Amino acid sequence: MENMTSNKSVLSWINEKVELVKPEKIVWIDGSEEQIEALRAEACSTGEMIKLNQELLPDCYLHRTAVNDVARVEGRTFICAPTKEEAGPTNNWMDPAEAYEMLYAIAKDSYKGRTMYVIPYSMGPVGSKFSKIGIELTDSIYVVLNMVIMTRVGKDVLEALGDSEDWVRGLHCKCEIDEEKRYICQFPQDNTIISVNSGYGGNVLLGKKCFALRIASYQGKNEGWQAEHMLILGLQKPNGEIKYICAAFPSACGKTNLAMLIPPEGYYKNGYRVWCVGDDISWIRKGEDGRLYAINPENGFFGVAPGTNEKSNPNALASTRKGTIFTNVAHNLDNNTVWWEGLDKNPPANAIEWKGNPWNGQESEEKGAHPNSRFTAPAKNCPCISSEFENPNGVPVSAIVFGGRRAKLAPLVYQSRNWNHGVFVGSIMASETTAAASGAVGVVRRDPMAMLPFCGYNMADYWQHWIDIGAGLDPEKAPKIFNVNWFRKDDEGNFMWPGFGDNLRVLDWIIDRCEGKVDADETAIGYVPKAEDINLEGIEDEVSPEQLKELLSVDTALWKDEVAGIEEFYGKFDRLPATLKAELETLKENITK
Ligand code: GTP
Ligand code: SPV
Ligand code: MN
Repeated sequence: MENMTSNKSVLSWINEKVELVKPEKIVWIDGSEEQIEALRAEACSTGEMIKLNQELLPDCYLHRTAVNDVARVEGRTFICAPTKEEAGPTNNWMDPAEAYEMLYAIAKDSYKGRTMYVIPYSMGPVGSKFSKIGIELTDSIYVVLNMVIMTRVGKDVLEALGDSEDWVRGLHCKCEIDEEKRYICQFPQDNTIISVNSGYGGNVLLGKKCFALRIASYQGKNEGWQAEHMLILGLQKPNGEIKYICAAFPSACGKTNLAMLIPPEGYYKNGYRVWCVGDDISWIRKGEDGRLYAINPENGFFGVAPGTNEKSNPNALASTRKGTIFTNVAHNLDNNTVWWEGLDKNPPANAIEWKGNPWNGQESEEKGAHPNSRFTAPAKNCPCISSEFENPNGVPVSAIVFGGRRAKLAPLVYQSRNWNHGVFVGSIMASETTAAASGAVGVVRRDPMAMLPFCGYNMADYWQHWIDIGAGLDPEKAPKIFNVNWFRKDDEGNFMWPGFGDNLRVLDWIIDRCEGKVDADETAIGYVPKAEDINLEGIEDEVSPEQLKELLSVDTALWKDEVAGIEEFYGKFDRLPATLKAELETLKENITK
């Protein structure tokens, strides 16, 4: 096949990798419908994908990964910076020379008898000043078809690149899907990513976490912008004005759900709407008017399937009704569709579960879908996709929201006193772990800015970068910073807040705060709403005034324990910014007052 570019840096890098992995042939992905259709057919002929009911789910496919390959592997993810100090205490580090040697030994000859697909892709609208280009080499059609949905792929990307050397090199080799030899390595100084022995999501769709967060966070530090694990939504008020919010929650903590929520009935009637710009990643930079602007560098959603239903997230469900790839969900053989826990109350009786075994929907021990099963859906399918989705200049950010899963402690919502206090609030985030990464689920861990697994350099320097960004903003124009917790539980273990669409009630308060329209109570941790300012109309049965008070309460005894935990965490960082140390001292004083 003919080369699709004459860019020397691209061609010489590909040649090097061809020598290494020895493919039987090379296919350049041009993004054309014919090519995509041919690849789908090929994947179906080998069993790599299953074509679903084309009447009910046009252009939809099912894929099952290896049973040992169902989530990101944080323990096997490395930042290969020149020194360990540059990767920092929260990242796994490997010496770059040693890493290349080890990875090349694993990758050597691994494409023998196989095809190398060359995927030129753009993160962000092609040609936008926010956007960055990558090239991923892969031996997986599944990866190609996912990248085609998740990013902008094809010839125009190479045209936009021209003969520039500024692009991210990505090599993915499935190899034997051997867990013991699985490595996800980022080389931020080389703009390079190498991923071996996996075929799953965030491990192999290199544009996503590896590039758009780990490599991009490092680029952003050097170039004066930010790459964040944040959704972007536009909240339309009854007067038609739209305010944009970026929100960072750890994996499987509600970004996709919040990004496309449907307002509660009363709000909807009054004209409230939510428009989705992005559900996972934000690239943020200062605009000419001095405000921060955000784009979503992705082109699709790689969303958690379980729990997605007509009630919890109808917009996500609608997004998956065409052109979607489902990974590790149950296959309903009666009508050749898909099912997952929480889709409805009728599990299929004649099905194949995610591992590929027959399943009758009744065996409560066995699940139909893996808890981290996913859909890969084109963003343009989303009924509430924002009209600004393709805007090359991004959207102006009014509020930044941090949040996590905390059964106790964190109130429903609170606002930081100012930017630096907001950076502190983000830096002390903690959340219960989920199925999105391999390992124990439900353990509280520190996850600053929801970036613990995704920051491509020393977390202390990343915090300093946040502080520097704030210092460059007029406080009047800087986004206000908040923290939310949809996951507070009562003593019986029930969620105290209905969540999902009802989270709009909290977003509404947040925007009112940004506009100086509503008062708040100053507490030890920041500004908390006055109970009467959270509208409970329509959910009085679910949340009593006492419960709301409880949800908004700041328990100083619990916060004292928390401070001890923060101190211990901060103790890991030799380069902790003095500003954050001072904020911690203030919090300590506030809660012992
Ligand atoms: P990643 O794609 O892994 O980054 O996850 P995400 O942050 O986009 O999470 P997502 O919106 O997919 O939600 C993950 C899980 O949290 C799903 O099982 C949801 O049902 C659940 N969830 C989302 N929002 C809420 C909420 O407001 N309340 C409660 N109780 N659960 C929620
Ligand atoms: C996450 O885990 O935060 C995801 C899914 O968005 S993955 O792409 O696998 O990282
Ligand atoms: Mn994510």
